[in-house]
Amino acid sequence: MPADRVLITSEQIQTRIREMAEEIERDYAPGPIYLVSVLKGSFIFVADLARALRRPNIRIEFMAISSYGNAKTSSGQVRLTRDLDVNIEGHQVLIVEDIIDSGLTLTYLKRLLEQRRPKSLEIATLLDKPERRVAPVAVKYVGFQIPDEFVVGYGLDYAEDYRNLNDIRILQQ
Ligand code: PRP
Ligand code: 7HP
Repeated sequence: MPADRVLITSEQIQTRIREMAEEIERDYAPGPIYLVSVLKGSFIFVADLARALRRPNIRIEFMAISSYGNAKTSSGQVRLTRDLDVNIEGHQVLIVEDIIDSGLTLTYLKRLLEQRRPKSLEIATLLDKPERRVAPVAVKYVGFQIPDEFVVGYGLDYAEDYRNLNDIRILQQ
């Protein structure tokens, strides 16, 4: 399947990440911020966002969740495949996602992490597809709102392919 229509260039991504990082730095009290990267899709975004943030105590933690398998729509079954290995109680936690589509992944994750009593819990997503939302979820930092198209690149995959593209492209049917 070709993925040759560029929706967001790598320059646009990097500019927007710098803006998001400035906003995050303004909003957060001094002290550690735990970036919880939701694998696999957010691995490139979290690497760039973390480097755009200026404070020294940015903690980078990983969880893995999967619900798409090799399909273009959520299976509706959100599976935790890797949990955090740190205690987030009392900490400022920012979940870092590549995309919010149905909202099922983040609804599940927010509920799970809230039970661990962080001092604060917010979400930063690079992409938001609002037209697809099934489960409403409050997202504080959004990079780009995008139309209802299946996109790949910059960490996002189709059947595990395309994650290595520098830009975000629309996957043709
Ligand atoms: C993708 C993406 C988000 C989720 C968003 O993950 O990385 O985590 O889907 O979709 P939703 O809002 O409809 O739940 P996926 O399950 O494809 O796993 P991956 O990150 O390993 O590619
Ligand atoms: C998940 C996902 N993965 C890749 N591209 C998209 O457009 C997606 N929506 N939800």
